[in-house]
Amino acid sequence: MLSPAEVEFFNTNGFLRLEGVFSPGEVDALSNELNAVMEAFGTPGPGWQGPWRKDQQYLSEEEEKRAQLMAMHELQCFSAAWARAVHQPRLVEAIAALIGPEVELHHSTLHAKAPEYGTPFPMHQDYPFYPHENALYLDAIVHVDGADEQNGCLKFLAGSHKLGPLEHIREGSPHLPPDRYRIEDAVSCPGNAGDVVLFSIHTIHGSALNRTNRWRRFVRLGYRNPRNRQLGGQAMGRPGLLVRGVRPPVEGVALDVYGNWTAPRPA
Ligand SMILES: O=C(O)CCC(=O)C(=O)O
Repeated sequence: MLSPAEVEFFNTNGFLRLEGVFSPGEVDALSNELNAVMEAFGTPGPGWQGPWRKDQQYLSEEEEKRAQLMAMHELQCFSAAWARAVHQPRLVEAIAALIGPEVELHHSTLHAKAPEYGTPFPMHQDYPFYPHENALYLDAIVHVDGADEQNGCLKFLAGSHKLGPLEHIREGSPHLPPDRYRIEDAVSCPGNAGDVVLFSIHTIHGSALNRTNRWRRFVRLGYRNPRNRQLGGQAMGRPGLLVRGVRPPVEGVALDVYGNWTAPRPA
């Protein structure tokens, strides 16, 4: 459960760090199994593309050439430790306090920033990647590694969730104009391994380069209230696991008894 002060902090700022959600033993299992999954299935790439990569607040010319990220999705389908993690009771209860009572897992995504040139993320909202009808959608970043200024911790524009969905530049990955939404103006949110940072689908955030000699591994778990209908993007039309409560009937979210999506999908 969250304290009233934590709920107030989230409502004011659009993000909230929860310390020690995963125990040291759980973090070890998540870390070891993530390494095995990355080794077997992961391929590093250059990370997000777009004109922002030429902006010196993010990358020098040399860094732009070398920047590397390993991204993968749906880790709960690759590892038992991650399948347990998406149901972690303290995490699920905290999310329910903000968007519940029912909670549905929508997706999971690994962002592993490679050592020395781990790709930054330009300021953006997560909304354009998987737009939903309303704000009852939270992203939870599980810190598999501790994060700080050196390895590219999360950075938020405090209170920006109140702006609602914003128009993003669509060249490359969706991102906000770097001159109007500057990473320098963002609040850093460092964390330890086992911490989770929650933020709204509308909160503007980004992160800088990983300059250390170690991988910086974050896993994003996206959760929604199952009444919040998806409008497009990642995992559109795919039912998620209910991690709290029972799926309510929702017009336009039509599942048959096999759990298959039967409503017409938007183009
Ligand atoms: O992994 C990061 O540093 C940034 C994460 C992020 O922007 C996201 O998950 O939307």
